[in-house]
Amino acid sequence: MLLVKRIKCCIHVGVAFGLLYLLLYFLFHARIKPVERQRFKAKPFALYSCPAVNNSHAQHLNALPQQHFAYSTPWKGETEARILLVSEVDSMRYNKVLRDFISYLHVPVRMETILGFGKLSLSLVRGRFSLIVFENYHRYALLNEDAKKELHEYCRQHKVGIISFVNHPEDGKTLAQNGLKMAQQVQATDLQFDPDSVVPYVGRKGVTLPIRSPNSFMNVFYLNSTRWKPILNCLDSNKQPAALVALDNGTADGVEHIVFAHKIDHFLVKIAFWDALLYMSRGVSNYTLDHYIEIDIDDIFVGQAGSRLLEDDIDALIQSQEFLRDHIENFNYTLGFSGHFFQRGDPVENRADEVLVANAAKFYWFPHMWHHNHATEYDYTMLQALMTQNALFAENFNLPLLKSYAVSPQHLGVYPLHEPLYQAWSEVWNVKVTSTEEYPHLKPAWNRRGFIHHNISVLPRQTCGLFTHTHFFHAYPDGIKNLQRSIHGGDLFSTILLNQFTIFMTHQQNYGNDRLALYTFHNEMAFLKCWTNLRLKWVEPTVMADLYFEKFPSQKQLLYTNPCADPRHRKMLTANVTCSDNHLPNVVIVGPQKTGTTALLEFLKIHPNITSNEPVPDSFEELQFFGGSHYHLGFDWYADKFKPKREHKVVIEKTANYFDNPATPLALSTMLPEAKIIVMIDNPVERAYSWYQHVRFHNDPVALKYSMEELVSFLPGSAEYNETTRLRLRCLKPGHYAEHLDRWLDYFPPSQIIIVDSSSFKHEPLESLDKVISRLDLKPHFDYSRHMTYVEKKGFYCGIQNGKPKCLGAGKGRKYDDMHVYARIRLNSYFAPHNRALYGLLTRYKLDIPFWLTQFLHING
Ligand SMILES: *[C@@H]1O[C@H](CO)[C@@H](O)[C@H](O)[C@H]1NC(C)=O
Ligand SMILES: *[C@@H]1O[C@H](CO)[C@@H](O)[C@H](O)[C@H]1NC(C)=O
Ligand SMILES: *[C@@H]1O[C@H](CO)[C@@H](O)[C@H](O)[C@H]1NC(C)=O
Ligand SMILES: *[C@@H]1O[C@H](CO)[C@@H](O)[C@H](O)[C@H]1NC(C)=O
Ligand SMILES: *[C@@H]1O[C@H](CO)[C@@H](O)[C@H](O)[C@H]1NC(C)=O
Ligand SMILES: *[C@@H]1O[C@H](CO)[C@@H](O)[C@H](O)[C@H]1NC(C)=O
Ligand SMILES: *[C@@H]1O[C@H](CO)[C@@H](O)[C@H](O)[C@H]1NC(C)=O
Ligand SMILES: *[C@@H]1O[C@H](CO)[C@@H](O)[C@H](O)[C@H]1NC(C)=O
Ligand SMILES: CC(=O)N[C@H]1CO[C@H](CO)[C@@H](O)[C@@H]1O
Repeated sequence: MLLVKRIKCCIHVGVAFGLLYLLLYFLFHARIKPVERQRFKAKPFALYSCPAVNNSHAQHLNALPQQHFAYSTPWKGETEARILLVSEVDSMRYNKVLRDFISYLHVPVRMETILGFGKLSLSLVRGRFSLIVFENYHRYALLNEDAKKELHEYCRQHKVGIISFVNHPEDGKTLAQNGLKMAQQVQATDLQFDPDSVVPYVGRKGVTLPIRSPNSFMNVFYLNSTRWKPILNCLDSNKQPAALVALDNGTADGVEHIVFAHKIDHFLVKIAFWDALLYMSRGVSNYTLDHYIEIDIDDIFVGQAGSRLLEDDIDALIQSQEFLRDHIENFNYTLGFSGHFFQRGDPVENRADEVLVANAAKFYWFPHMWHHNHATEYDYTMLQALMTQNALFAENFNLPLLKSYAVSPQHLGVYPLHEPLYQAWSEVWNVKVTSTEEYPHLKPAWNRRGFIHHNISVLPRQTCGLFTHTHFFHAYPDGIKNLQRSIHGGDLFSTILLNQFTIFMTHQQNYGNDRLALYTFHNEMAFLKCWTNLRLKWVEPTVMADLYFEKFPSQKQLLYTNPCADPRHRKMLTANVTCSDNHLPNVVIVGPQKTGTTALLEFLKIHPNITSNEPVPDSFEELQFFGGSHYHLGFDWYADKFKPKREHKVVIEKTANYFDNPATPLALSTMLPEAKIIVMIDNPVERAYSWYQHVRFHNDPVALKYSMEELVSFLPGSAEYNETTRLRLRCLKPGHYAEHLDRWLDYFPPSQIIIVDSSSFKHEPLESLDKVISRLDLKPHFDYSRHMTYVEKKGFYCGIQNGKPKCLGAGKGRKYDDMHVYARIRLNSYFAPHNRALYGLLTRYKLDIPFWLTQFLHING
């Protein structure tokens, strides 16, 4: 009750404040004379015209049918949701184009190169990849017999398909053997998706692109075997049928192949690639043809006199909305308003503003800020006042509000977070949804994501080539052809093709003057309708947010970035926050538990230029942040734990259960992408036993009841097996090193990963420390032997403090009985495949191979 009173009181104070502000502002600004500017008249334009459509080729287009997928086993089964892109080193960054494109499936993409020809060392174990894309078919063609056999074996076993791009003239021979004839630089015409192909889904069948320009040379295939079915067809200059993309459904080698003769620089090939990915990806992207689109006109009143909307423009906007409703189900433009700017134009524009509010009911409206204010410059009370001010304006003019939606001027305060903005939004407008381009970063666009904070859903926002300032037909940056390319298969087209949810940001200027916005959207919709089966829809932002997070539930959790590392975000921080005292760790020891991580950290800290965080009492001194129990406390909480001095070149965080926590690598790499990751690897057999002893010591009832040997001997299905499942998993799973390390490699390059052999560290800590120190780019001239000593009684090394040894706590280096020989045998055989996989992985990525591993494999095969 008290709280409610206080809030009400604040609102009153806020309103008074705001009104005063308005009065002063008005007095001051009313005297400024509008600047005369040249206006450009509305430019009539022709709409994109679709070539004749043959409706007898209409596709069945309900939700993507399960049988559409080449391999209908669910992704989450035996293979991991991860795509392998075998890329070239010197391909003029074509691999980046492909990677960006594939990334829209929202699963990790691992880029690998095959250096040299003939050999394959991709560690194709345990279904690591669900789809393989060769940037260059040549790499595939030149694999030697054994390597090809291994690859095909993997693909057959795990039902994985191969997509490849043919772009090397020498591949003709291999292709010919496989029933494909390749021809380069053919004058291709009449491109269309094959009416009988099972692959096109987004791509619309029955419409033919008649390229007749004399310079339209493309690379094509002639299909000379019933193995191959065309996906995207064309005719050559002799009217002979050819294909740009073709499918081999595995009649010959049991593996499905899709080959591309042409790069994805043509929009139809682009659609074909997206369809190929959908076809082979087993539904991972949970795809349907429903794509949701919202077009915000952020600042409907904001604009200098002379650049604002006129009465005609408002009519045109209403008509445009009608037009777009034919293409986007239930379409409504959404208009963002800052009341302060109402009627701040010249007399004609001011009349137009009146016409617009008289027609207010024809649109949806959402609040911006009273005066286009920068949220981060204000505290809660002031924000509340500014919003209340805008709310009164809306009430005055009866604007039909999308109350649940709001946008912050210049994205400020949405991300990086300005808590008062979220509070005031909830309080004044009951905002539930907003959108931004800034999370986690503006670029790359394919990685823009959503999150939920303070019960407000933040959705990603996209650009469309029209920005805050007015663009004109005659003065579009680098020419209007640029915008036209973007519409007719370029960036704007791809944005809608690849995002199932698109919120565009636009501004009023481009709906006036020569009305470039109408040209842009009308043409884009006509183009999409012609060439795709997408079902474009408009829904209220709250509905869109629900659908979005239903599709991408993992995005609900906000992943903190380091705003100080992004120049844009630095400028967007709350006014009284600076980056000057920001010292995040540059090294993280991630575990796993019971491998000596505490000792490693303590010893490293003896170095004068290494420090760590302040201890956290309630979680074994560890921060347990990324993917852990403290993550919800946010970036500031974490950053605040590090107070290094100037000489501290290395700042380390250690949390021993990061290693096997599936949520950690993504969260950690989002905030500390440059960090070095230290993984301590002990023989998993020893690690498991040590962990078992550890929980026994802490009186875990199950561990007290059963011996280690029993724990690994119970047969699945037995009552004991069930009873010990949890313990067994926690004991054994962290030792599946390859599985966990592989996940880290999805987010960190191998050059940032440091493997420390635990067992060497235990026996020869000085040597291990020297190695680590040099990997951390600290000069190794620090002599650890003068700062540490062997303590006989403990059986290990301790640091020296004030001339005396200072050892780790009693819980560390505990002694216990040796493992029973049968337990050891069982564990050895349990871990053998995991250790073999680890060896493969370490070799593949040129990481250090621990001595114990070599020994283990020597003995256990
Ligand atoms: C439409 O496609 C059908 C089936 O392929 C074909 O028989 C017919 O001739 C086509 N019609 C036109 C106008 O091209
Ligand atoms: C098609 O393949 C057959 C045998 O595989 C070959 O004899 C013939 O020349 C090929 N035709 C073309 C046009 O390449
Ligand atoms: C490949 O396609 C042919 C012809 O369409 C079909 O008979 C065969 O069953 C398909 N094979 C596979 C493995 O899908
Ligand atoms: C796919 O999306 C639907 C709703 O669009 C949702 O119910 C379902 O759980 C999603 N499936 C997966 C595997 O994400
Ligand atoms: C920064 O400003 C916010 C309000 O805008 C306030 O809550 C916070 O206490 C301020 N922080 C500091 C360090 O002054
Ligand atoms: C979010 O909503 C839930 C339930 O509607 C409520 O319990 C919770 O306190 C809200 N959280 C915030 C930060 O407002
Ligand atoms: C630690 O840093 C200081 C200041 O940069 C430097 O003078 C010193 O040599 C460094 N010490 C070691 C052991 O690297
Ligand atoms: C053990 O668990 C499995 C699956 O959870 C169950 O089917 C089985 O009946 C359980 N066995 C016993 C003996 O409790
Ligand atoms: C507020 C508003 O104008 N809503 C409209 C959104 O679009 C649908 C479908 O055209 C209309 O029925 C609504 O009236």
